[in-house]
Formats: sequence, C-alpha cells, structure tokens
Amino acid sequence: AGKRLRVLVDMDGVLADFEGGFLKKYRARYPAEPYITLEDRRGFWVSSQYGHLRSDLCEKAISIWESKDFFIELEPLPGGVEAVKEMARMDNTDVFICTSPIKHYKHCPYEKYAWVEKHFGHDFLEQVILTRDKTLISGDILIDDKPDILGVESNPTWQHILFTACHNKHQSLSPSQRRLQSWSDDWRAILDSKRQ
Ligand code: UMP
Repeated sequence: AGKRLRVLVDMDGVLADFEGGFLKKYRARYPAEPYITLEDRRGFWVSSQYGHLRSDLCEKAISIWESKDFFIELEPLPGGVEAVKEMARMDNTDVFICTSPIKHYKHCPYEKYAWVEKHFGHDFLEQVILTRDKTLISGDILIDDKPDILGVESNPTWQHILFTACHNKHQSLSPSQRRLQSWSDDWRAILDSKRQ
C-alpha cells in the first residue's frame, strides 16, 4: 500500500571498489613510495591520510583518480550490481545511483556514465544522478559509505544508511544512521522498514 519508495545508492565504495582500485594503481605507479593498507585506512579522504603520511603523497594519491581509465576500470563490489538491479525490478520502488564526480572533470563524469552502462546497461543511465551536493536530492534512503553527508540543505529527506567500508568500519553511527555491512547484509529489510 501507499507511495513509492525512492532509494539513492552511492557509487564509489558502495557499487564500485574505489579503495581497492586506488591502492592497486597507486602501488603500480609509485612502487617505491609508502602506502596505506586497506586495514589501516581511516577517514573518508584517501588524500588526507596519504598527506599525513608524507605531505607530497597527497598529490600523488590525487593523481591516481584524476588519471584516464581510473573510474571505468573499478571492479564492482560483491553483490552490489545484482542488488541494485533487483531493487529496480521491485514493485513501488525507484532506484537512483547518486554519485559525486571529482572537479577534475576530464575523465570522471564520462567514465561514471560508462561504468553504469557497462554494468547495468544503457537504459539504466536514466537513473544516474551526478551531484556534488546530495542533500539537494530527495529520497527515502541514501546508501553511502561517507559518514558525513553535508550540503546546503540541513534537513535532507533521506535517511542515511552507512555502507561499511575499510575507512568507516571503526566509526560510530550518528543517531539517525543505520549500517549496511555489505550487499550480503539484509538490504531488503531496510527497504521494507521504510515502506508505509
Ligand atoms: N574522492 C576524492 N578524494 C578522496 C577520496 C575520494 O576526491 O580522498 C572523490 C572520488 C569520488 C568522490 O569521485 O570523491 C566520492 O564521492 P561520493 O562517494 O561521496 O559520491
């Protein structure tokens, strides 16, 4: 009964393995430089943690995701593509992929569309939202691995479901948040709890 459920799903760290892809390409490009294992990652910003390790490593880290083919070559995280496809087939459910492109726009926005087309098919491009401010986008839930999703709207319509990632697994939740540990976790129950 009732209205449709609108689900917003983040891309990097939720559907696409940004952290794994970054570490692999960073180590290949800078084999002599120190790196941070996924086990030791803390905080959403990879560049900040690398910058604290050694100040020049901040820009080296950034050079990785600003490179051509970084975003398109990201591996899908286990179960994510299948889960989103299943959601999209559910009755009374609208799913959008909601992702923030980097400001170095030469490759990233193009490759984000190309990644969705590759893994979901051309028709699913209709569901893509690129925005640097997710608080402006209305939805019932936003599944995202970034712990603090802020913007100009101080009261976003969505409830933030924190998707567990190497950088946030030790972090405590704010009162309004819930966690989804992985795509093997019960995402269907979270959606059902938001239906009325
Ligand atoms: N990103 C950075 N710096 C970092 C880590 C990620 O600019 O240290 C970028 C990569 C993605 C974007 O394009 O941030 C992630 O945005 P969302 O996952 O919040 O959509």
